[in-house]
Amino acid sequence: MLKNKVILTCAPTGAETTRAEHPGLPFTPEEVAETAVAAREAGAGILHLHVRDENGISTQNPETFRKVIDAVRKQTDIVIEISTGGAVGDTPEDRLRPVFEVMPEMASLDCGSVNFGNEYIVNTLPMMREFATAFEKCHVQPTLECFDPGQIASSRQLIKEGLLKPPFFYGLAFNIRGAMPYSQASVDAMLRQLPEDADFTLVGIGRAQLPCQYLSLAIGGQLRVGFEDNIYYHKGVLAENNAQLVARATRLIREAGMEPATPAEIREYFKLSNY
Ligand code: KMH
Ligand code: ZN
Repeated sequence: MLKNKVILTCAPTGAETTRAEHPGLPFTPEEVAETAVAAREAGAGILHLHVRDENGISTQNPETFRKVIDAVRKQTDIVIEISTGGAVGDTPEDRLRPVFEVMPEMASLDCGSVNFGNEYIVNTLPMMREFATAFEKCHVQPTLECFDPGQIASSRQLIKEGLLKPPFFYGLAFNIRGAMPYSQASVDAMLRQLPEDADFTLVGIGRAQLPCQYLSLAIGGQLRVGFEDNIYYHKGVLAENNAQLVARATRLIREAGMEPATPAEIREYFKLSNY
């Protein structure tokens, strides 16, 4: 754990959020780059990246990732974590391709199958093994995304098999419709299962986003905000943009007597090698 520092991730786009829900949703390379710069200036150290095609539809096309990453890289040093969760219904092959072809610094590794709104996502143990093996081969640091406590057990199975190695960085998601609701009891249920010395971010969806930030700060966790998870600043009031959510998270971190970790500090901590 970084001393007196908090890793603040911005997830600006996601796969499911639409322009109908928030007209300012960034998805062209220029828009994502501009968002990344503003998020970095506001305190974010990691950009959790999903990409969209020209019609705004989620894609795992490595070429699209490359275009967006190139645009971001020209303007800011923020750590880039790509999604290998992709969108509901994406095949495992498509989800994994950008890891091989783009070789990002970090990527999400989803740790189990679960209901996701009216749909469901599939992450079997053999799939997770394949993903973990690819990550290691490409020197990609995983963020282990878990949507219920049983998924932490799945991650531990891979740790036992030597397919995941420290440092362990978990993204624990709460309030995805059909999955784990947010409550202090459900957070506890997740935390109790974590490996010793694991770092974790409480990822609050929708109205759970702000409580997750307060709770995470109180218990030594990291923070994540952004339109992938939540588009509101207050109940019923849309956030102006992603940076506004990042700026509030930074204020909370500072009120708690800490500082947001810089990209350089995050690279050093995780020993990231694909910058
Ligand atoms: N869009 C969801 C189906 C991740 O980035 O790894 C999966 C997701 C998690 O967003
Ligand atoms: Zn994601």
